[in-house]
Amino acid sequence: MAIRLYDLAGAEPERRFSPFCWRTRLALAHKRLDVETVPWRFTEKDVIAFSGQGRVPVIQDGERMVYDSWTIAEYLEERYADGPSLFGGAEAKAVTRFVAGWVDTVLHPGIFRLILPDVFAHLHEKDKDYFRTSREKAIGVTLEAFAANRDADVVSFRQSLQPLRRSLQAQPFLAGAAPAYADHIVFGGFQWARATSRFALLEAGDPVAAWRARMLDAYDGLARRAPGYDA
Ligand SMILES: N[C@@H](CCC(=O)N[C@@H](CS)C(=O)NCC(=O)O)C(=O)O
Repeated sequence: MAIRLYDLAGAEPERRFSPFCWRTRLALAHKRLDVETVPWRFTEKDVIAFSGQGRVPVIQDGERMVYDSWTIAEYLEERYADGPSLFGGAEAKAVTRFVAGWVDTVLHPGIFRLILPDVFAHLHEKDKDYFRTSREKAIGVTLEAFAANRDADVVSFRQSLQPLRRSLQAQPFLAGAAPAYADHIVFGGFQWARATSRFALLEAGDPVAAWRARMLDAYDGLARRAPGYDA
């Protein structure tokens, strides 16, 4: 039986834009597991109330429910130990936790500032009030004001990718010769932007852009097939 994934969607049900859900989607593909995705909107808290919290990703695997992308990755690694490893062992898992920390505290905030009004434009109508109110409360200005200097902000954003660039100059994927969960974590942020924004995060010729292209092609082009803009 396929694993069910509750997956954040925009106005069009096929437009999946959650960076955390992309981590899980790629992890499931990596483990070669069948998945049935359920498009979910921010205001459909009742649909995932069975999980006891209000965020996606949530997976249902038979009788077992798991939420939170990191916890899901740990669950998949243990439950489907026969499949390709997401982490590559205990030491690599420990380093992957650092990657998650960097993405959550540096990469995602950097991307958020560049694409926020574009994310808003792609939301389902029923989500728009909730999103604007909750995000403007968090950032203290309007969505539009937050991203108003993006042409200048993108320069420091690209600079912030230097640790990633260093690694990708030396090897094709963060995890080495082939992608693994560290790549899924970082790439989720780029899929969030690709699904919602035409704004170019990367310059052509950047090793990070070449890696992103490899990630779009990985897993039989799973990410490239998803609705988005190839800036
Ligand atoms: N730490 C969680 C974060 C999940 C998360 O923040 N998901 C967002 C979508 S990208 C969400 O469901 N937000 C609900 C809301 O803002 O109401 C994970 O790694 O899964």
